[in-house]
Amino acid sequence: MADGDDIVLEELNDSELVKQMHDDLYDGLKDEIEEAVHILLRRKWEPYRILTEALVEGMRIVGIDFRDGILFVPEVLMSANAMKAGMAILKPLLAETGAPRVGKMVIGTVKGDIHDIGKNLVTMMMEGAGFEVIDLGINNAVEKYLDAIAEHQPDILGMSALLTTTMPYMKVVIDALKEKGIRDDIVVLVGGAPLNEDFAKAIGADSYCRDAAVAVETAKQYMMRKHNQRAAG
Ligand code: B1M
Repeated sequence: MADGDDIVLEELNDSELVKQMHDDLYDGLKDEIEEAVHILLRRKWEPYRILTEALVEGMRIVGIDFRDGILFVPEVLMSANAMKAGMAILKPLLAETGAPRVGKMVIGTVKGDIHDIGKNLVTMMMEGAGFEVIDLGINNAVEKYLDAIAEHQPDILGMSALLTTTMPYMKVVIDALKEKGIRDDIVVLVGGAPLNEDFAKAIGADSYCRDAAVAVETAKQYMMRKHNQRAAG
């Protein structure tokens, strides 16, 4: 299929195609993104490589022009939809490892925040690594987290925030865990573009995760520690 400029995606070499995907993501062209993901899969690209080099990198470029006032919310929403369509194709492939369940995680974007692409990516990668993930979606008030923890008894709580105005809400949730006397029963991992290690420490989280791959590695380390403690006790 050709896009608006009559570019035949199939005829592009890998690096041209990835560059075209960045442009198509920028332009919010969902069908073209889906087609390109399928082409790269046929060319034996690993799903994780497609995710990082084509989709996440494309979204990073969108983010720069959004920040600089070149792109606006409706356009970025189109980009986000195209990104999600690409991710939907990759999701079952990333989750296909057949690994045994290594732990359970409840994750959600905090109250006031509707950004979910990064959180969805973390969910996909965690599931791919063998975790059971209960995804609470976006705009979660503290009660939603507490109810989900009571219901699912997860090993890990993950919180995502993309706005400087919503990231302090993570502390509200952690303080509520302390008040309930359950803070030490659960590992709290936080992530999102405006966060950093210092912030995570200051609010009393266990770890800051820079990206989805770090989230998986960090979660695995905590699970390993938990198993070792059980074995020792
Ligand atoms: Co928004 N937005 N946005 N936006 N948006 C940002 C975050 C912004 C940085 C853009 C900018 O100015 N450069 C800026 C925030 C500025 C600030 O607070 N300092 C911003 C703004 C201002 C806004 C609005 C206020 C705009 C407005 O209305 N005027 C508004 C707020 C709405 C709200 O939430 N109440 C808004 C709206 C939107 C859209 C709806 C248009 C759309 C969201 C669509 C969606 O998510 N369904 C959108 C988007 C797409 C972005 C940018 C461009 C891209 C975010 C993204 O998806 N990145 C973003 C710019 C940027 O971040 N550079 C921006 C790709 C994703 C893979 O990365 O989310 O960082 P990320 O996730 C990573 C890591 O952070 C980490 O792992 C992920 C995968 O590697 N991670 C975790 C994330 N969560 C984790 C949780 C974990 C672990 C790791 O738990 C264990």
